[in-house]
Amino acid sequence: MPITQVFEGKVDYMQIIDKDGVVDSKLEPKLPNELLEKMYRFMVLGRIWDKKCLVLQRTGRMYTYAPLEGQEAIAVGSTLATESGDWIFPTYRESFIYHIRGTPLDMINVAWMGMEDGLKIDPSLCCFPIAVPIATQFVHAVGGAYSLRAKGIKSAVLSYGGDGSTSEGDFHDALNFAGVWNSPCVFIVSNNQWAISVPRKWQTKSETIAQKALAYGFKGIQVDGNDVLAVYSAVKEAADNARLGKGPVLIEAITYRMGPHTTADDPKKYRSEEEVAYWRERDPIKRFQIYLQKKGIWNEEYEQKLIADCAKIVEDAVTKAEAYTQDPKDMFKFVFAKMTKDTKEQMDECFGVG
Ligand SMILES: Cc1ncc(C[n+]2csc(CCOP(=O)(O)OP(=O)(O)O)c2C)c(N)n1
Ligand SMILES: [Mg+2]
Repeated sequence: MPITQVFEGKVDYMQIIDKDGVVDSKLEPKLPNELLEKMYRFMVLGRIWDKKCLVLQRTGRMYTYAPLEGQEAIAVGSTLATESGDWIFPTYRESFIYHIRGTPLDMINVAWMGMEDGLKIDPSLCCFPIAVPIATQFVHAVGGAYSLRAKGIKSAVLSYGGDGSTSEGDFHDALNFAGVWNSPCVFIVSNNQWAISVPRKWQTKSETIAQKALAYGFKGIQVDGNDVLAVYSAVKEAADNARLGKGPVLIEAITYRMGPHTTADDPKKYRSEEEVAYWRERDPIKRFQIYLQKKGIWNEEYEQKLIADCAKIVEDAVTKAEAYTQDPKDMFKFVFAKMTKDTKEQMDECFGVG
């Protein structure tokens, strides 16, 4: 019986700056210094803010928080690669994206301090609120893209999830429909090696997550997620093509969550110190700092000023957020567009009938 091969696929891996800050000049995008500085500033601000959120939670001033440390290049590189009309569907891990898009930092604190007002994102920033159920972002994004097309709007739609989210049915439903409908979607999977305490190898037998896109009929690419230039370049190309009607792309960004899954987790219970040390050497900020130093942009003085500026921005955002109040009844009032019998009963039980 003759055998004919009917499908062959490949997945590329892209890294532009290696862990030691050495740049691949063939792949290096020619970006203005202003944008490079913006990338660095947002990564540094993101890290300082993130560490502050952990401290706030540990001292009872913030509720459960999902840290960003180690994954700053994905949040920053992907967001800065978008146009203002592109839509973003983030998870809990990328809440800092709202600030990159233009939300005041204090309002993200307000959200993590348990007040829903923090997630009322200005509609002109084109960001959906955080959805905690994993992989729902992908289906929301495909639905959003469908609606944009119906309105004749040519925007790209970015959505985020982790390695763990790719085991959810929603991930596969979303990719399947995005392929069939040629949706302008950029699916970003932050493969940080762990889904809470479950290692990447237990999610899938596939060698890469990117290759799953091939089964749904579109391109999947792996990038070094700790390399902000690689993330930026891959997302920019995918988003530009999406706006031109060339369909979806899945980007698997290889990274590592340096901290706990959330403040309710203790990663020492399931991963080794050697593993964490391996990834600390691959830090996204460190390598970009070396890159900027070689370009004559970064020096010690530059760093000290930047850190002082960012620390002040973070402190001011905390002061403002802690002065913010919201009527606790709102948590019942806005679960649905109209209160249901159940939410009304729950509110009355908490606050008395009235
Ligand atoms: C549908 C759904 N199932 C389970 C959970 C509980 N949960 C929260 S985070 C998480 C792991 C997610 O891991 P991953 O997708 O790799 O993202 P990461 O947290 O590593 O960024 C799980 C199972 C959830 N939020 N949503
Ligand atoms: Mg993960």
